[in-house]
Amino acid sequence: MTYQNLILTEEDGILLVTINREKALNALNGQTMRELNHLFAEDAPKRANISGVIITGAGEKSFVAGADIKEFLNLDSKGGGAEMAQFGHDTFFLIERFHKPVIAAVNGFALGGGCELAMACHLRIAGEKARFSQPEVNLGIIPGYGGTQRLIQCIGKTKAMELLMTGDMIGAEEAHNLGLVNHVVPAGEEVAKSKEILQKIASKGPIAIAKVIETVNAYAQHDVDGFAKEVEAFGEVTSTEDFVEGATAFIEKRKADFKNK
Ligand code: DAK
Repeated sequence: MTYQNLILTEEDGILLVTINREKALNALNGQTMRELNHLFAEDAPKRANISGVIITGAGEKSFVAGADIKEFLNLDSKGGGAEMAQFGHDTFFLIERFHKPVIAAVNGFALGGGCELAMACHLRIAGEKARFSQPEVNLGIIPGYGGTQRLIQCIGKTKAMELLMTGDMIGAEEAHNLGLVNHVVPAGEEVAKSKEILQKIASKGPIAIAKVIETVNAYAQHDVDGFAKEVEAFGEVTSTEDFVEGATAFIEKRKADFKNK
């Protein structure tokens, strides 16, 4: 696929994905959603050399200002919305279940679908000017890309209910206090901080990292017993060469050299 709205760059084993529709504040139109779906379904899994992914928005003003409102009006009333929501869910599950860490470097507005995209990532680094909201009720709709569920997972039902019903916009510090973002950094340093964290994670056992993602995600899967998943995953990681290497390196007082085996 030729990407029209995503810019991909690989540096130091990290894939940087920039959503590039700056004139529309990087709103997620259908084409961008198809590109994100393709990226995480087909493209990123084949990039064996990357240790993680960063998603950010072009420009200084916006991460993603939501789904593209101008495209909404093309939805028919007999199911177009449900199909669009399902495709969004499928796409954001691909991100959430990606076996390598994905960080949202939130450089500005993360509204509606933008906040939902950030929440589908494993970690969120916010610039101090970042703003978050689920303002769908202003448009007479509800979040359609997982926001009603992931906002509760991130900040709890009490505050999620309020933000979802009022559509209130919150700043980076409040988002941090609520547990919506991991760190707040000076504007312009979101990607650098994300890289720093990914580099730290890259020094760990990659199979263990994949299993952390899988087992933590199991918490929110109602058809999966997370504790049983942990027992299963623990059995798998303890039979890897990387575990032998990690334990041996500890005893020999040296840095582990993991081989992803
Ligand atoms: N979609 C399309 N264009 C957008 C946009 C958006 N979400 N947000 C901004 N833009 C465009 C503006 O129309 C404007 O374009 P021009 O008029 O220059 O052509 C340009 O970006 C710059 O925006 P502003 O001139 O408005 O910039 P300001 O600094 O004055 O204001 C703002 C920034 C972020 C406060 C404002 O642009 C704003 O309120 N934007 C809309 C925020 C919003 O309500 N986003 C949508 C949330 S609802 C669904 C699945 C998912 C969803 C819905 C349904 N289904 C499955 C059916 C999700 C919905 C959402 O995300």
